[in-house]
Amino acid sequence: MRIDVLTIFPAYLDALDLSLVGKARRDGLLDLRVHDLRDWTTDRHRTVDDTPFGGGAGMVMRPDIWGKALDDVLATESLPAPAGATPAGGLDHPASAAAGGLDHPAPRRVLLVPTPSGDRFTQAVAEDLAGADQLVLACGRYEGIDARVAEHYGASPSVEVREVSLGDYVLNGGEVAALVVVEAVARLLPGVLGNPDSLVEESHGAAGLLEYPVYTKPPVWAGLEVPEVLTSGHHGKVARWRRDQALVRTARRRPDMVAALDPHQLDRADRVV
Ligand code: 6GU
Repeated sequence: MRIDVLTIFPAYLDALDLSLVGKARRDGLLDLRVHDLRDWTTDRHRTVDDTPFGGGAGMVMRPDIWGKALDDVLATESLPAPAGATPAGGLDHPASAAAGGLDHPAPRRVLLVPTPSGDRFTQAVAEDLAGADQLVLACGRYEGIDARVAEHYGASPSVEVREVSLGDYVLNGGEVAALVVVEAVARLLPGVLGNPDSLVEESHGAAGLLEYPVYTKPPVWAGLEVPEVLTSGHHGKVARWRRDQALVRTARRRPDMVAALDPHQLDRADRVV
């Protein structure tokens, strides 16, 4: 997958050299490119914003600068082949695909605009985005990006536009959201997680429950013992205990998730503990 991040603070994204995402990049599983939006300005001051029409506080990012930058990063050069495509004649798309040939579907490109007024970014959204060929993250600052940018690219048949929010609080710009989106999506890409089993059991997965509490050595710490069942060696009892803990925790912390549970996600032994 290719991911492009456009920002006026590229250094915010330096953390994507670290850990799993960094390794995925070095292993060639993720082609992640961070761009400085100011590279598309032409004035001496490298201006990206201006005052809002209609008045009010703050500044708005200019659509013309964003348009030039987005046109460049959305240009058809060197996308990794879409999932399922057979490599033919090199690493880039076969020309026939770019020309709309029958061999391969058009690449799926998603323009993501982080904003506190977007749709909530969830695990389901991350899973959907993990199937795209290219994600472009447009990180706004100030009062946001001129609304015509989302409208213009939303009207293009070759790009999907999604405005996404992390939650109900206000950040200073889209950079932290870009870190969140890249990490949440990258760990779902084939080969990125050392142990893909980690994807199966986790919170916000198919179980619809939060994760149960976990423990390791030492068996007593700060006067606190590890729950006895976990050292019993009884796999059935361990599994039941973990399930109970997940249910109790979810009921207490996230009653909304319990309310949304499909009855098929409950087993016969599930009960109010
Ligand atoms: Cl995606 N952006 C900003 N600026 N603030 C936010 C957010 C995004 N999600 C929650 N708050």
